[in-house]
Amino acid sequence: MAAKTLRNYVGGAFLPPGNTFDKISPVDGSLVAQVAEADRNTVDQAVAAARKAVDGAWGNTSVPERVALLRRIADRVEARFDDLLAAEVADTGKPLALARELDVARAVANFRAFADVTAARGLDSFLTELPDGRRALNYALRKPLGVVGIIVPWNLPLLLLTWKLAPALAGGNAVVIKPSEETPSSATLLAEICAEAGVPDGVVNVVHGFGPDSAGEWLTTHPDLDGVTFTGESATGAAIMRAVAPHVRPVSFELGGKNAAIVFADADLSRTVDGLARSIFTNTGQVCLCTERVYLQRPVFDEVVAGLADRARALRPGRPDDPSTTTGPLISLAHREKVLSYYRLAESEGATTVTGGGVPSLAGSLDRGAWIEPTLWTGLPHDARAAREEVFGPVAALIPFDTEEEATRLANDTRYGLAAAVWTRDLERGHRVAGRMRVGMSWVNTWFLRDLRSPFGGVGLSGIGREGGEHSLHFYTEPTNVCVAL
Ligand code: NAD
Ligand code: 6OD
Repeated sequence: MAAKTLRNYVGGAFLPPGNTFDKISPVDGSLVAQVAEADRNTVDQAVAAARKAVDGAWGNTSVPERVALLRRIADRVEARFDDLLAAEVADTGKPLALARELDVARAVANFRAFADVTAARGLDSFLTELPDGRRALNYALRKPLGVVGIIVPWNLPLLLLTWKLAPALAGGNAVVIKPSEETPSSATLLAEICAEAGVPDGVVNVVHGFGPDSAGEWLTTHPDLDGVTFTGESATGAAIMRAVAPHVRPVSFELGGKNAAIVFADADLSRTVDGLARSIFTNTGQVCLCTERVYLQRPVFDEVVAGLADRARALRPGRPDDPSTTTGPLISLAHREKVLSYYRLAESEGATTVTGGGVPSLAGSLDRGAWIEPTLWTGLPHDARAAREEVFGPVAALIPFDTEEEATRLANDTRYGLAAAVWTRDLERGHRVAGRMRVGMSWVNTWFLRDLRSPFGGVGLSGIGREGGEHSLHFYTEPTNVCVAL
């Protein structure tokens, strides 16, 4: 069967493909799709279509109209759940059950959550009373930010795209989406679904391509963009900041992490090993929140290392639709080479590989996929590059500590600052240590438990700004304060 062609979606229509690039399956190296690569002119057309929409009727829609639209999109996403599931799994190779429970389910939830938050939102207003007797009413009208560029990565493609698209639409913006070149399918389908739900032409545009010297660069350097929301690597975030700087545009960045977990000796060890295994190996370690450094209080070090090693060895690679599969491949052979280079580096820096460390041998065409062994290290020095740089694979360094002060200091000694997890039965300590983590999100006795109203983001190299609930709506709207003398 001929592979499908994924096209750019601009101004409410799919454009003729022009030049294409191949999207290759990380499961077995087969061709998933040919993808139309947007040229500069296509990106210009997309920005112009978005501008026309936001300056026209769409920019003046009321909050109830937009809330109703978000609910219709959620319903359509639900109706096309299986199509989105197939698209996401084809691109990423992740197990079907994971994509069903995490990626596509969260797409529905994202639209509903931002509909709820937007519907319940009040207006900022103040009664001003000055000492000389003058009085005034102040209220802030919230207007769309305008034309927003949405650039997203490949690890949770639909989840992360809808996490930005839903609040952008809630705020009345028009968007140009640049999905990752590794995961073009679900974004293309989502454009179709938005049209089915009644999103007006030009409000949602999708351009495919790469970063530098391609759609990513042409979008972020475009002078008519009003803001960029980006999720991806910290170095890419820095490049995007440079790109928007001449036009002084706002950015919202969710970037990389080198996240720590701290396990105290009093923790419920069975629950902790479950939680840690999930936090290290979910999505083959390709979640920005994944734990790559585990600090273990010395009395429980050996027991937790053994428990995690058992969990790593029990993971079953295989085809996404095989019910016995519990772990997928990395996204690409290129990414596998990067992760393997860290496996080698860690050993050269003094680590002992407790389990894993290489490529599994798999039968048939799977040997052409980007498969990798889940891996655990002990003995990695604190200053080793493998202990400080984000690997973004199924791997963690396991490090002993003695005191709370020591664990807090080691966990915070990083240029990143995305997430942390603390495992203890002593909740007083749990609150205290979680609060001392220099991160955007700190969990106690859990990991990746999400309330979509809570602030999500990072400090340091991990990002700029917060998304989630009201925090997203702040980025996607511009207030105009009106002050009326009374
Ligand atoms: P990436 O930065 O390589 O690519 C992300 C997107 O940016 C892609 O669409 C890519 O085409 C585009 N891009 C690349 N260079 C660009 C440029 N110069 N200008 C404009 N666009 C450009 O990231 P990735 O490899 O796709 O994803 C993995 C990274 O994302 C990891 O570092 C991970 O931690 C991070 N991430 C962070 C979060 C978070 O919420 N903090 C979530 C998911 C992933
Ligand atoms: O749960 C979310 O809202 C979110 N943004 C998750 C990001 C995961 C990173 O890979």
